Amino acid sequence: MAALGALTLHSASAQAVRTETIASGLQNPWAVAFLPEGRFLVTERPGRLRVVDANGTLSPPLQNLPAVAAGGQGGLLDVVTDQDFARNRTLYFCFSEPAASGGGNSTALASATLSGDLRALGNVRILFSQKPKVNSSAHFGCRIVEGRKAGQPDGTLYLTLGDRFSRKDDAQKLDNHHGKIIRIHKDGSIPPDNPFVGTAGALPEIWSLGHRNPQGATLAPDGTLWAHEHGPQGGDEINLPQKGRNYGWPVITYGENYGGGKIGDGLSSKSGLEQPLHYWVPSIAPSGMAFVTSTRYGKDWVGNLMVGSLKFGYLNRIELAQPFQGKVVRENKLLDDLGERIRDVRQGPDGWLYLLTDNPQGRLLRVVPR
Ligand SMILES: [Ca+2]
Repeated sequence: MAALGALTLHSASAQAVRTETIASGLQNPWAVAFLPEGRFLVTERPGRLRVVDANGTLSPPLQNLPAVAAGGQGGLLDVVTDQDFARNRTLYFCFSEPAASGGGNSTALASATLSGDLRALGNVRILFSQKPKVNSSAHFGCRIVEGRKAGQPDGTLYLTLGDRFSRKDDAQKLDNHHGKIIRIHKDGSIPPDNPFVGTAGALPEIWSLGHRNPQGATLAPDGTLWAHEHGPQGGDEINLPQKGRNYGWPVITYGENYGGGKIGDGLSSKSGLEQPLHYWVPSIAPSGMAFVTSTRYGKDWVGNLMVGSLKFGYLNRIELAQPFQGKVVRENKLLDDLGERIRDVRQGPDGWLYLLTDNPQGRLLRVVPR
């Protein structure tokens, strides 16, 4: 009962936050990135990228975006600014890319520069296209993380890639990009220390495999890559995807088929396949992921992991063992009265947490003390 009491107390204090609406009228916004002078970049899934100024005014859609295969879960998805944006005005975005001919689509990653007047992209360059393209409107994955080593950007980008729903067995094979996390340099070239560079028949961009549909990824304060992914019915996971490791989908899972019934042999563990750090049954449908490093919410929140829930519409504040020993200590449901799906969670350069809500009249929110 002591533990239960502590949990109750913690949940009560956790409710000491509320949201402020910064902008509304965003159509299914998917990702928010941060610009100087309190401005934001926000993607809208149908294929628009907008600047939101500090008082919430939306710019017209920026010019020069590539065509996106909008529909279902696809469209314009993640965006991040380069850590040296103030100098190079570079950003990265990913989207569902239509095939040049013959139909189908896949996730692609591009770089671009933002014009000084904030109205257009320049130097748009496709750095990576997921292979092969398939006819599917689901499971694009599509979170971008800028790699760091020894506290400094190391010139790499990670991109999470879904299994496209219809191609789950591909997640175990190295000859395709379905159900993978990949790692490339910012110019699209392959880092020579990627794990499968010397493996015959393997695609050299692959960093880790056996993923289902990862819609959240970030670096921990120590530079470690963290990601979560949607399970099937049950079995959403948090993983710390390491170089060359296999995270098991669809051979092992804590979920089952939609409507019931085991997946494959119904295994949840197997030698050679990594266990998740944490999993959710039932599924929360996680999207967006950020570590709290600021002291805006008090010292108890520093080092917490924040994850959005699409399905239940709350912000999950996840307490980790300090020092971290591979364990989730406690989860806290915040803002569960919001009544909206949460698509993205980020910590801004001002130390506040920002959320996007996923609906046709979606909002950009700031999380503040009540
Ligand atoms: Ca797994």
